[in-house]
Amino acid sequence: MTTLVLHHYDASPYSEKVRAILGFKRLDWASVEMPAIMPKPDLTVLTGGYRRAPVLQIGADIYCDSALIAEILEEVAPTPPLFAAAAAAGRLVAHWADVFLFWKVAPYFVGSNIDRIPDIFLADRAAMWGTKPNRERAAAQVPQMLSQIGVGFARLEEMLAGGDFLVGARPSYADFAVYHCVWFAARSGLDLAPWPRLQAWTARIAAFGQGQRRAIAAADAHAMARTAAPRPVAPEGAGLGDEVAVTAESFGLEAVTGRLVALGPERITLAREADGIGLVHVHFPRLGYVLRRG
Ligand SMILES: N[C@@H](CCC(=O)N[C@@H](CS)C(=O)NCC(=O)O)C(=O)O
Repeated sequence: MTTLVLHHYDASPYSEKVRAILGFKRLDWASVEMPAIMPKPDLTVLTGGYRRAPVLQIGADIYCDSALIAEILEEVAPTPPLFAAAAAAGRLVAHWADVFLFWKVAPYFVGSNIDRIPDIFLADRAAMWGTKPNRERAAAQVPQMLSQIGVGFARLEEMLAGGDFLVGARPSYADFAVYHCVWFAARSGLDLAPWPRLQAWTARIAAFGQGQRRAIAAADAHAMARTAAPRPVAPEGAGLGDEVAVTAESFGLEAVTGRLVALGPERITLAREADGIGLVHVHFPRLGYVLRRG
């Protein structure tokens, strides 16, 4: 199998989701650490602008977003499966975690650790959201965030009354998508004791580990892209060959421009020339991304 390269940083929860999946699937992977704030030139030379963590690279293919990365890891390493049982329900639970639960935990983290968070980080995240840093407002929202997290965690606690994992009898994508939010909440200082089944489940998922990780330099990852050709993709969709732009729907809105090479119901693939590297394909999920033509 071609080397799996994860561009990520240790404190990144969405990256933790993917690291835990790599552990579940017992995969070997190469780790390129990116900064937690802009600029990220070693990453954006590959993506064409996309800044968020994590990004998976396989040769000259660049996969943006943890949800797409999970699907790709399932394709390259189908066993043990992430999407075997109740896959649609699992994907919906994962989406709830990504778009609701995470966005209660992240402000909880910022607000409850506000005295330890440097100005430069707050300024980066405010710019990413098009707002202004405000330490008082961040601290004041902690009780509201806690109330929302409490309702969500109580639901998860109920789901775990039925078995060791959230959807079905075995671990699935839903477990990993929820896990990174609970991991982040616990690292932010939240005591999980009120949700004992959730606490035990968190330890169960953590026990999968991260797989076999080896650090490589960004230059080595760039060399892998330079010496590889993008993998063939089915040329489906309207307007193939058009110059298009893809942006995230909600934040981290740097546009990636390129030539549309595939537009499926769930994925978008662009071809672009990366400076000093050559042709790469940059892939996005449809869910959560906007495609603009012309
Ligand atoms: N939907 C994206 C969200 C990724 C995301 O928001 N990642 C955070 C870090 S956990 C991020 O990139 N924050 C800004 C940054 O690190 O530059 C995914 O699932 O990968």
